[in-house]
Amino acid sequence: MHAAVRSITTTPFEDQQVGTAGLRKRVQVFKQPHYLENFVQSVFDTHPGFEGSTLVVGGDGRYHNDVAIQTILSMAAAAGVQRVVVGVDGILSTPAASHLIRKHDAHGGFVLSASHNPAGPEGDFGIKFSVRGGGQAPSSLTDAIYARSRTITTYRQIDAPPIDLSQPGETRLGSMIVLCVDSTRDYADLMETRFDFDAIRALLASGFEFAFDAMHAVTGPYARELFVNRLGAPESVLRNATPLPDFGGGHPDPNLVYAADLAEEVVTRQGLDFAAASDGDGDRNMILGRGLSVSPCESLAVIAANARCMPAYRNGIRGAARSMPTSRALDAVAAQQGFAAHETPTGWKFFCNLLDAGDIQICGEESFGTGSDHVREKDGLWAVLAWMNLLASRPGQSVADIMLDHWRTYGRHYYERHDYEGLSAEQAERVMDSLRQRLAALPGQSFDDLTVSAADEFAYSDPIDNSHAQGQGLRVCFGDAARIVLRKSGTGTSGATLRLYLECLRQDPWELRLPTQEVLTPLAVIA
Ligand code: G16
Repeated sequence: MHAAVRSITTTPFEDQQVGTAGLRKRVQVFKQPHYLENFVQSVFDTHPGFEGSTLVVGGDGRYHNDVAIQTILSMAAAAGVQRVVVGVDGILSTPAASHLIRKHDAHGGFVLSASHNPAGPEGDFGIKFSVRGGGQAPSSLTDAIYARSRTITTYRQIDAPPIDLSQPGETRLGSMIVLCVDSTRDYADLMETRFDFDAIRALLASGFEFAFDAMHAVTGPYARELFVNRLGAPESVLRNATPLPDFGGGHPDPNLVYAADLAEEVVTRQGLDFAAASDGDGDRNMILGRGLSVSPCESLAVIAANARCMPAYRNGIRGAARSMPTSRALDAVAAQQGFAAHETPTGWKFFCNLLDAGDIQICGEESFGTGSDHVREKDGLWAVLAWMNLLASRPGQSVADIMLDHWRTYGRHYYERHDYEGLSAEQAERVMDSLRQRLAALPGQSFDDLTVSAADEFAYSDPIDNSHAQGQGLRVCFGDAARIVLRKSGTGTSGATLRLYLECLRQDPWELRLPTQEVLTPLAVIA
C-alpha cells in the first residue's frame, strides 16, 4: 500500500535538550502542536541509517502514549523505516524495549515514558531515544539532536489512519511493516536464561510469602508472566498489576514514601518474607524483607557479591559499576573479591560502553536502579529475580540474615539522600557555586573527627570512546570513612532539584545495626 508523504512546516522549540534520561515535560507541553514531531524529526535528521531499518517503539502506557505512538509510526513510515516492532497496546517496559532492540538488531527505539513521574492530563510525559544495542543515546548524539531541534523547519508524516495495536500480528503502514508483539513472553524468555527458575519455583512453593507491587504501571503483565505463569505463584502475589493511563492517580516511584502501604506491611508489621515494587516504566526496583528495606546501594553490592549464584555468572564477574553518588558499598565488595569497580556519572547511558566491552556485568545506582549486561537499561524485575535467586540459593536465610552477613563481611555503608525540590535554577546554582568555590581549600580540614581527604567536581572520561563528561556533581571525601556529594538532578520537569547524598562506613560489629539517622546526623550537620 502506498501512502503519500506530507512535509509539514514547523518552528523550533527552544527546550528540547534531554536530561538524565530523555526529554521529560508536562503532558501539556508535549500536546502543543508540532512539539513531539519536532523532536522525533530531529532524531531522524541527526542519526543516519533509519531508511530500510528496524525501529522499536513503545511506552509505559501513561496518558498520551497511544496518540504519541501513532504519530511516531506515521513519521517512521515517512522516514523510510522498513519495520517497526511495537508492544501490544503500545506498551513496552524500558528494559523490554532495550531487549527488543537487541533481539531484532534494530537501528534504535523510542520509549515513551517519564519514568516514575505521575501521569494523566496534568502529569508528565517523556520520550527517550535508544541506539542500536539498546542503550540510551549518548550525550554526543543528544547534543546534536538538540542542535537540530533549534533549527528545524519541517517534519514528514504519511497520510494514513491510525493502526490497531490491540492484538499481536503484522500490519502495513504505507510500505512499512508494523509488527505488534506480546513483549512479556520475549522478556520472560530472556529472564529464564539468566536465573535458576527451578530453584525460585521451589522457593515459592515452600511457603515463602512474597508480593510484587506494579503500582498500576507497566510491569503488571510482565510480573504475571514471570511469577504466576512461569514460576507458579498464585495471582494474589501481584498488587496493582493492571497498567492504567494515570497509574491509578498514584506516583509509581518504588520507595518508602510512594510504596508506603507495602513498606508498612513488610517492614513495620513484618507481614511477608519478601516484597518488591517497580516504577512507571519498569526499570526501577525496591527490595523489602521482613522487618527491613534494602537500600538500592546495598542491593547492588549484595547482588554483585553473590553474582555466582546466578547461572549467568557462575564463573564470577569481571567488573561492576556504580554512579558516582551511589555509595561505595560496591567498591568494598570489589576490593575483597578482586573484580574491577567503576565509577560513572549519574545516568544509565554511562554504563553502556563498559557493558558492551565486557568490562562490567552488573551495575546500579542509588536511584533504585540495578541491572546487568542482559540489556542496556536498568531493570526492576531483573533485580527482583536476582534477589529471589539469591534467597533460593541460601535455604532458610531471610533478607535480614543476608544483609547482616554482608555487613559483617564488607562493613555497612549507611546512606541517605536529601532532595531539595522546587528551587529556582539560580538558587540551586548559588548553592552549588558556594561549595564549588570552597573545594580547593577543603582537603586537610577537619570537621569533628573527620578530615577531608579529597574534594572535587566529578568529571568522567569514558575509557572506551574517550568522551568526556564534566560538572557531574561535587564530592567531599573523608577517606573511606565518609563522603558528602551534592548535585543537581537532571530529571525534573519544573524548577531545579538539588540532591545531597551522605555516606558513612561502619565496620565494628556493634555498629552494624544502628538507626541510619543516628549515624548520619553528624555528617548532615557538617554538610
Ligand atoms: C533516571 C536515570 C538514572 C538516574 C535517575 C536520577 O532514572 O535513568 O540513571 O540515576 O534518573 O536522576 P537525577 O538524580 O538526575 O534526577 P529514571 O528511572 O527516572 O529513568
